Amino acid sequence: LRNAIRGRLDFNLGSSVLSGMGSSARDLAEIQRVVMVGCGTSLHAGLVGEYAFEDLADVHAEVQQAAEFRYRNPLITRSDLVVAISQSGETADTLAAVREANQKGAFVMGLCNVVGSTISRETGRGVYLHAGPEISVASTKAFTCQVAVLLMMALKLGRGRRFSREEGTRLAREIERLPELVEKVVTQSARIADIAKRYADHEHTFFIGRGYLYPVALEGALKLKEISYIHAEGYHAAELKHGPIALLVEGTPVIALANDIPGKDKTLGNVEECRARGARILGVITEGDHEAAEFMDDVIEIPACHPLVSTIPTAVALQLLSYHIARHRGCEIDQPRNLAKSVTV
Ligand code: F1P
Repeated sequence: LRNAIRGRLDFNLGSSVLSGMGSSARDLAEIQRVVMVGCGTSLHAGLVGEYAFEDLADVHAEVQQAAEFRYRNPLITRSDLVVAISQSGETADTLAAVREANQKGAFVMGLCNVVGSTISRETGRGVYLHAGPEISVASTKAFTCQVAVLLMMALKLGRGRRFSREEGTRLAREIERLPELVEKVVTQSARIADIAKRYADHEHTFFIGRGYLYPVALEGALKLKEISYIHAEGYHAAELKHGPIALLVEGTPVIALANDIPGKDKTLGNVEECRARGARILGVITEGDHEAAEFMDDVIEIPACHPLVSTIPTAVALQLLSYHIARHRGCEIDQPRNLAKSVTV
């Protein structure tokens, strides 16, 4: 995370190999829409990016599943910024989307971790994450770095469009605090291990969140599935009652992302609905939020920070939770069954 942030908050996102956003001839001000494509964890990072681009840059943003891109007629134009997000830079569906977007003349960027990977070469411009090697199959630090870089890109695009220089500087300072914020979550590892014991013996788990935390709920569920083999679903908190609530019985784990961000009160209302059906609630809340803690059976606390920035420490808390649940279940964490590090076919 430190590497991903280092030296880039001066809004020159370029790295030594790719040419970055700033050095392109095309004027960034002309970008009408940001389209992010990716698979799995990278897709979820793009979903956080969607909020960031709209909130910080006032630019229309959307995320498309790379896997579907070539089976549709994606309406991509020269005024679109297409960001291909891929840890490995080799995922076949993401690469196919890059080729299609290139053909349509869009401004295409890669957001890759592996230097010299095919996507980084075929995009020719973009940002390397510098997240270090991802040793385990399930993507973790790539996710946090992808989100950090997307926040910085949104900040860059938003400069002059959406907010004042002072506001931009304030958010940049928050991004710089990220390593320290994440550290505060990591130091809770032993406590999270203890909590994990109470969530390890269930076959189904639900993750709920809204706003910026909705994509984090999706990612939390994916991590749990990948490494502990528990059936987990992430839902927008308000979607729960449109069907999935039928699955809640006494003791069903619900992981509620209820940090102090806009919409928290509504999420707490959804938590009440789950409790009324007997669910056991693990809340991820903002440090010191006694009101939110009252709604929960267990809590993991996240240091107070900008709502968009809080997506990263929250994701780390969920990664740790999945890790400890998987350990309790005796799973092979770094090499989960049936998964490949990069899906190249
Ligand atoms: C995408 C991805 C990962 C996942 C697994 C399979 O990879 O879905 O998110 O953890 O490793 O591939 P990438 O395009 O980000 O390399």
